[in-house]
Amino acid sequence: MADATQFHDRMLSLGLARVSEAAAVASAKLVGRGDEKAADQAAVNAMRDQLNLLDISGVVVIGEGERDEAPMLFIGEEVGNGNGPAVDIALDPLEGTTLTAKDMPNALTVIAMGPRGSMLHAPDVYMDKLAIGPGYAPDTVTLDMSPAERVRALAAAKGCDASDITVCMLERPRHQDMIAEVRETGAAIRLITDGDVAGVIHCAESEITGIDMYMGSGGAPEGVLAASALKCMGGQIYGRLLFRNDDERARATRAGITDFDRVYTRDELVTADVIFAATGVTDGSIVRGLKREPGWVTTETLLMRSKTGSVRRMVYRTPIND
Ligand code: VTB
Ligand code: MG
Ligand code: MG
Repeated sequence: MADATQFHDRMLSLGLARVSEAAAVASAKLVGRGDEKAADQAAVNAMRDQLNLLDISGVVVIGEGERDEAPMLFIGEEVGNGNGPAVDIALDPLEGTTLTAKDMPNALTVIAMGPRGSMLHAPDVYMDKLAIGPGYAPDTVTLDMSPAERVRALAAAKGCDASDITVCMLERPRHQDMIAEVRETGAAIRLITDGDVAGVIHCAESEITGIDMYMGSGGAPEGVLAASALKCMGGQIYGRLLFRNDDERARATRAGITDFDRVYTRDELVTADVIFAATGVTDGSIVRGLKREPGWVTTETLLMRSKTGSVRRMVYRTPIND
């Protein structure tokens, strides 16, 4: 039955890499083809098929949506072959469907796994997010600070000027004031059109990516996935659910959430050690995107375990027939 030893089986993490690889390979022929739905569907199907081969008794806690809106990998769906530890699964088979359809950077397939009960059952609403990389004291920046205060606080902690800081944000009209306030400090902003899981991960590799801090609102499910990654890489993330109407509050209630104003830390979003895998679909600064040659596809996967802090990068080349 489910015990920590079984969950920490070192082979299981390798199995997780195969799941994210399979989703990426399945979306290969749809990169840059302008059809987000087809790309997403291909990734979902492949991810589910591979997941069901794993020796786990898994439950999807972060998935494609509630049962009535997602035929596969819906929240609450049982996955795995049942011969293994009881685990929670958070996934996004194609994080960045539009990025994939347009062949723009940083589309990923993403999956995280932890012991049963280890992940916040975040409803599909927005989350206000704030993230920085490893090496800073807790609460160096907080959600309660204004955007400008966050920049100044991070610059002070880093021992640099505000103008040396780069903040990543989703380019959305709702972030207009935040953008203006951050620019006022002299900091730079890397605007992204989609993909804030990658945006947050980029904070943990600031020397490579040039990004020091992520802020702004995006999907709450993506917040839990990003927290899983930072639990492995180091770094802090804070998240607060945002509700636009009663339907969204009802979703949260159904997911077991009672305090609607709560700020979750990384270790409250993800409360136990997890395994995280992400495969590049389009090129990014953390992992390379899919490379196609006639008859073949090559992927790069980032596979991490928070228990040990280990990070693997795996290149995988496989024949494809389409
Ligand atoms: C967010 C973000 C995701 O889609 O969910 C975004 O977290 C949708 O935001 O990374 P809008 O509703 O403002 O368009 C992604 O960018 C891609 O799934
Ligand atoms: Mg998705
Ligand atoms: Mg997504």
